[in-house]
Amino acid sequence: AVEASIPEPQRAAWKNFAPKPFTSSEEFEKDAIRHIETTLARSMYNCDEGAAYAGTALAFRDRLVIDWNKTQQNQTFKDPKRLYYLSLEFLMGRALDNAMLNVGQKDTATKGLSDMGFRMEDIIQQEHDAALGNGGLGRLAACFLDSMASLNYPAWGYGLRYRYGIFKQEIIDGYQVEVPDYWLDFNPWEFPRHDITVDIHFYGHVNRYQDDTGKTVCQWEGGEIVTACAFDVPIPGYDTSTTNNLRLWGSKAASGEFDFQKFNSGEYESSVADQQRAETISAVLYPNDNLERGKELRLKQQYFWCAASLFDIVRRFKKTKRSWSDFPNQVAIQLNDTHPTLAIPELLRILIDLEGLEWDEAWSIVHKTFGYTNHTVLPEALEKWSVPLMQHLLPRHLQIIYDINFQFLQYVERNFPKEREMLGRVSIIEESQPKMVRMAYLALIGSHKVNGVAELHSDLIKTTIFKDFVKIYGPDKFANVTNGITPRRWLHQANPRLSELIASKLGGYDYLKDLTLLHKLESFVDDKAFRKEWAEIKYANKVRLAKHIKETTGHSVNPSALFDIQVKRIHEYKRQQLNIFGVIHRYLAIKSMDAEARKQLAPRVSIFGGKAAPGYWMAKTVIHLINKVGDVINNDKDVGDLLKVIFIEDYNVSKAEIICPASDISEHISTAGTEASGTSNMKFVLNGGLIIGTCDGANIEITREIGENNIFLFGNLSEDVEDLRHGHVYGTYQLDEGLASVFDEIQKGTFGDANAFSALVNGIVEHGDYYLVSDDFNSYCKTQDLIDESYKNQDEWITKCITSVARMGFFSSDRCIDEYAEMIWNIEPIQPSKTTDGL
Ligand code: T68
Repeated sequence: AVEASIPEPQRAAWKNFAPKPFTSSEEFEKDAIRHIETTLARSMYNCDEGAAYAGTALAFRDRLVIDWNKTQQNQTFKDPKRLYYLSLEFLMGRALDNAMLNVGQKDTATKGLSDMGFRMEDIIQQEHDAALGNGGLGRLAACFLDSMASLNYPAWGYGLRYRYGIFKQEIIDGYQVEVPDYWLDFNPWEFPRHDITVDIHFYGHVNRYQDDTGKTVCQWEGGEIVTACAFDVPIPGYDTSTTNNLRLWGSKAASGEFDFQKFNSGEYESSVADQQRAETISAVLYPNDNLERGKELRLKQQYFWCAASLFDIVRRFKKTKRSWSDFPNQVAIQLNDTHPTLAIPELLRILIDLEGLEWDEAWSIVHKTFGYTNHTVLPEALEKWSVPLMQHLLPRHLQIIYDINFQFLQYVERNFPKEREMLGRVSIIEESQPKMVRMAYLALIGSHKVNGVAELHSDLIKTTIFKDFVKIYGPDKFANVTNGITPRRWLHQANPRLSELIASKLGGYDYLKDLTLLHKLESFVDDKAFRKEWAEIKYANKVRLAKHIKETTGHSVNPSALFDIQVKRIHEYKRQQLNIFGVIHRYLAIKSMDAEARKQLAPRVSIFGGKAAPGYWMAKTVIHLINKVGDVINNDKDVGDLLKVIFIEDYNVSKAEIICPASDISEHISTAGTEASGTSNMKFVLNGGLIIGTCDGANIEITREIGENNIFLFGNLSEDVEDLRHGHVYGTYQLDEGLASVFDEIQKGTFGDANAFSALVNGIVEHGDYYLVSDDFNSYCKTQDLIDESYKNQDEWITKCITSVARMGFFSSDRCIDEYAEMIWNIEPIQPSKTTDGL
């Protein structure tokens, strides 16, 4: 069935000479050195760690590609239903360590590298993070890819190949400064597919006419054309040869578009400018998380990527010569948030305008194909696009959206004749000035299932943003799939010693494939030697982080102190401000103590990390405050080791791998009802840290799993948030006393110019304290005191940690993927082929 395939008699050579797994470290060395000498044209006199990394990556890549080809052959041959995961973000981090682990030959390579004069840890660190994402949403997509491959699901990711990922963060004089992240200098993990291109149209107009049979047909004639080129990234599964594909689209000027006329007539600059305009589409990742700003280029990115992906999916489907009604039996498409929602009108356009299907048939196919995952209820994060912009850029899609809306509203009108006021509320078109397309409604209406990412969140979407839709469609359209993380990266890779200790007790590494096996750890909770080693590993991980802190900030921190960590995007709803106000409160307490009282205190290191969106001033102010508070406290002789405040620059995936194993306490303290799930909470607990958190997102399910004695919960509940906000009337309500003393200190200028922080303080004192910082402050501080007390009893503390890890099995992303596969995608794993040609 494969075109251009080698005839049977000549296949022997292919079977004999395809690269095979390394059987010794020498074989690895031979390949790595060959790559260094021939692919890179370097030698032993000119081989730095960068070159050694490249040689190692290329040697592993050779192995990976064989499995990858086989997997794709096998999937083409068996042609099962496939899942396509559409995500504008894939926050992959580094690939080499993961490739070595999943292929299962890291030890071989470690030995080989050592023979060649290098240390594996140093080599791994040479790799640039693939940072094509903002935060949780993008990292979730990366964990899902790992799980889909590990569980042998036939699944592809589709994304954009940004030339610049999320910016690098530098801290200069306490302020965040953004530096572009050009990451493609050397990327051995992507394969440009020069033969796989799609021409994508924008702008233009719609021709409407009657065909021979009298049927009205629409044809969109686009104006600008930009070419999408495929770049493929292999995604190896753990302990299986299944290697799935992540296809990223890069943009370039359409081949016919480069204007040689202009070029030759001396308009060189403008001909190059056209080229660059096309390349701009995939140039940069938008750096906002949980905020939508409605920029035209962002809409162009979304359509470019959706249209290219759907063309590719449809092309693959059409090769099998099935009838269109079979499409939903062969294809499931998951929308990672509303960013890919244009895929819905685009598939309708393909089916109706290009393939000639009737509306009803096309709609039924589309509706069965798509599933939509919601990641937020924050109003400022819900995507809306202005109708005039959509009309200009995608005139045919806007018509289709109006048609969808018309059908939908008719349905609502028929079924709820007494509730006409509902029509305006649920309409895809918001009747504002200008009119807006509500993408979440479009995604919901065009999908057969909508899911939230943790139980509370999935409940909240049904009672808030999608309330009317529950009435319209019934509750079965809505589901919950609580997020998870891959234990391969977030336990084994990030914390190899803990992983090894666990394996020694559980009799091997099977738990990395079935995380629920961790429960067996509970029977070792009183095992003295085990506990001792557990504590030693945590200490060693803290030493490793302390070393990183020393190298990057110059500060020395005591690894015996309690490490209290909050790392995530900086956002008012995540409340880093609550944390830093708590730190100031602690500082004031220390200052007021006598020497005797100070001796009783558990030393603490408060560690922060995270990026603020470049235009988000309040978030940038929080970063500034943290750094200024650090400057004062870290240099106060009265305080010494009792309290240190550290801001880790440029928090990213590879730093998270060092940070997560090193916490005693981590903070997940969003205003109740605002954090859809959170996933770093899971990473920290899985690595033997305890957490302080609100009753929000997945914290609630973590509590249910590990037991409420093993978590430090505080603060108001989500059901009370609304009422509390209403009570915040300036002049009539009382600011928390402790917080007031913190604000006094800021206003005195203790942390530098108080004006710099006035917006932050006024947001709470005068402007309604939307995130309930004052309401939760006392409860937060008291809970921190409780943590101090608990930490003094190390025996109990370690018991809590071990028990928690043992009960974290639920939070594997493997469990998520099995749930999606069964409940939403209706796909089955396919076993990898054992033959060399993958058939
Ligand atoms: C996060 N969302 C949720 N959004 O905040 C978090 N948004 O609770 C959840 O655990 C995680 O998704 C996974 O479900 C985000 O990270 C974004 O990054 C984002 C990016 C662009 C536009 C809007």
